[in-house]
Amino acid sequence: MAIWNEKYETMSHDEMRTLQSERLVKVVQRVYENVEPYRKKMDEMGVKPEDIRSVEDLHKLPFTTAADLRENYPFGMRACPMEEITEVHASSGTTGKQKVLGFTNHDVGIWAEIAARALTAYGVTKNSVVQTAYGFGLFTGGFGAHYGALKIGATAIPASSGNSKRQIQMMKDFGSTFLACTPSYALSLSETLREMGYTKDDIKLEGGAFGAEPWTEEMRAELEDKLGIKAYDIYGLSEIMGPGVSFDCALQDGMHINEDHFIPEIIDPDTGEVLPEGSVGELVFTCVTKEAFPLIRYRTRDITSLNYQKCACGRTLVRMNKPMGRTDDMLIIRGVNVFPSQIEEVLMKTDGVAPHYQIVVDRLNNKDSLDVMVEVSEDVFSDQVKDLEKLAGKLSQDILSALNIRARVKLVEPKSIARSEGKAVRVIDKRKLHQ
Ligand code: DLL
Repeated sequence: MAIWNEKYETMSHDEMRTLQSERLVKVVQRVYENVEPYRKKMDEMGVKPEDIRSVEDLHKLPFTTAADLRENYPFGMRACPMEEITEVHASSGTTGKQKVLGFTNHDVGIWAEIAARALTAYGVTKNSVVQTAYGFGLFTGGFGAHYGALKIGATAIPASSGNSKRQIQMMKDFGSTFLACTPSYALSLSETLREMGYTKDDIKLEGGAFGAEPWTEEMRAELEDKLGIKAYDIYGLSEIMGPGVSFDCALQDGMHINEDHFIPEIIDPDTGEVLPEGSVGELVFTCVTKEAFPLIRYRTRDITSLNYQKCACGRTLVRMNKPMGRTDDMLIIRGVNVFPSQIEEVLMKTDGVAPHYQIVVDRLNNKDSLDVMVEVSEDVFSDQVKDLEKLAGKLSQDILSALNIRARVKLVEPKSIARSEGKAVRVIDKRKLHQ
């Protein structure tokens, strides 16, 4: 099992704490001197850079949120002169002002490094052919995977997302061995493969790096089976860097965080208090090596937990569990909290039910309603109406027993739910329209 950067990926916990502390002290000094919003926040809290001597002091620092980036749109949070910024990206949020992030050449170098660590863990070498079907543009998915592939010296195919038939054709003709795209797009590509009359034996794919949206272990099994690959999880966000903030190893048991660059914490999303090791809460990152936008205690809104146990792959980097979803994607239905990924988990346990689904939430007469539209396979769909009703009833019962919430399940024809080329839209919350 190859490791890209032994020095940093396998250093002892104590060495890592020392390195993080040294880097943290420097970055805090730098943002205090150069980023007015940070100076203001720290002054208001009565914290001076000298108060931060090690990672133990991290909790004394103010949080950064998406609102800070929006208020200081576009470049107000930068810690370096504008002429040093060589690349600009933005977060994919759909409402309000974009969250804009700049990178210096040095930052892009770190990005390539962390992406190379991830791809190496997935078995990519210079002999691999990496087809990147994440979007290229302000979204970080495309460039992140591309920089990682270049750094390793693999053959990089910057296909970008969309045009599924052409993706499959390229995969066949160029002999792609590795695919990087969202898990929902990978699923859609597996259908296109079949529709074009090919099977997984007609392509050379061995692995894939799937991320940018929450996905379940059930979906992993489905992708591995349909494409004949190992499906690896990759996590990241533009505010911190892009894909590669953390990555699966061959054991696929949690994603190793590149903690020499990004220090993670788990907090209670309501109180902001740091939670003890192993707790589930909101993930927060402090960037300690970035030049352009070194965000301090950035609240990701992703809900997960950290695992400090030793990993059999040899890496000592702390692992994060698969995020359940984002605090802002959590649905509160009749007082019960539920993440779309929990519904996915239930649906995918039943044979004949496809992982294409959409959740519609509404409020009628002051009461929340939850409808789950889910595709079934051709054979199931041609069953008698009473059998379909029975299946829908079973799924709704499964959701009730697993999540304690009542849902109306509607089985729909294959291909009736729109396919995604990037991040899938799983939820339509009509309650927002009535506000
Ligand atoms: O989605 C960066 C990325 C690109 C990651 C390609 C992985 C692969 P943003 O558009 O800023 O950046 O969205 C970041 O997406 O806070 C999570 O909520 C979600 N997310 C990213 N990766 C995963 C993952 C990119 N593996 C937001 N599992 C994050 C679950 C993920 N959610």
